[in-house]
Amino acid sequence: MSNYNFIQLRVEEAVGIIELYRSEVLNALNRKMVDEIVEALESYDRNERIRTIVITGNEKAFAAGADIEEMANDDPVTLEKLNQFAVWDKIALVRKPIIAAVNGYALGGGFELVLNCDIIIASEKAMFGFPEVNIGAMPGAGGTQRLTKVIGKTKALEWLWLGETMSAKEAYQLGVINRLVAPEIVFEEAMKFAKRLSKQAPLSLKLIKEAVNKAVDSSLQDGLQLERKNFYLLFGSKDQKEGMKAFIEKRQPNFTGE
Ligand code: DAK
Repeated sequence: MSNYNFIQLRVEEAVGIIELYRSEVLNALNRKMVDEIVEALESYDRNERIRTIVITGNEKAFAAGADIEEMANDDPVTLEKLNQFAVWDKIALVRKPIIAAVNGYALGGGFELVLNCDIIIASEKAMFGFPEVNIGAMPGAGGTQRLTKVIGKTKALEWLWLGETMSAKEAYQLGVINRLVAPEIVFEEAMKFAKRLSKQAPLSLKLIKEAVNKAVDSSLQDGLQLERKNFYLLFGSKDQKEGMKAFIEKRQPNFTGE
């Protein structure tokens, strides 16, 4: 694949941008679109020129969920054979930082895509939520787990059970998003953040991401062990030597990713 139908890719400096591109249905995620997103993420992850990834939608929607028309008549056997979970699971394996720039709706699978990102910059007009309960379903790509890890059990149950839309302000107060900005500057702010990250030592960013994800997914002891292993590993990198040398010499470091 590389002729994409539902996303558009472009690169700005060392930032790989993925724009969701299915505006006629509020960027509803059909299966092909999820395949394309995952393929683009993996290709940016492999590309040595890319240091940070930004995913965005349009003014009205980041993504209003999985494509309801496509899945309306699915049965468990079809779903099992499609094994979509295997595709979604690949998002969490991307090692570079992923920033979501969210305007408009981020619902259901769209919110799950956002929660798979590492940094979330949202417009004051962004709207988040899991409305699956309203159509007799439930989140299928990690929403019950990831939202609960972020906001805790009682609040997660309230949002998941009521299926209401969470305003950007509520999402900010709950700690779901990093930054709340005016709609016109969401993408610009995400790019600023991405470019700052692109200047950091790439290996440090990757290993910090791995360690933080471990903290979310495992016991404190398991997480601490991984953190220590990664901490030692960085002392084998040229960027660690360069970073500390630059500090001592009172100059900006020049990181190469090695
Ligand atoms: N799917 C398909 N089409 C959608 C859609 C969606 N999720 N959301 C919007 N659209 C379409 C609408 O049908 C409409 O199409 P036309 O009628 O123009 O052909 C067009 O987008 C514009 O939408 P509206 O006319 O409804 O626009 P409004 O501004 O009036 O309303 C809305 C915006 C976001 C409130 C409304 O569109 C809405 O309620 N949309 C559905 C939101 C929703 O329920 N989302 C959750 C879907 S379930 C899995 C992975 C993930 C998932 C499941 C499994 N596996 C790995 C197995 C995820 C499931 C979901 O996300």
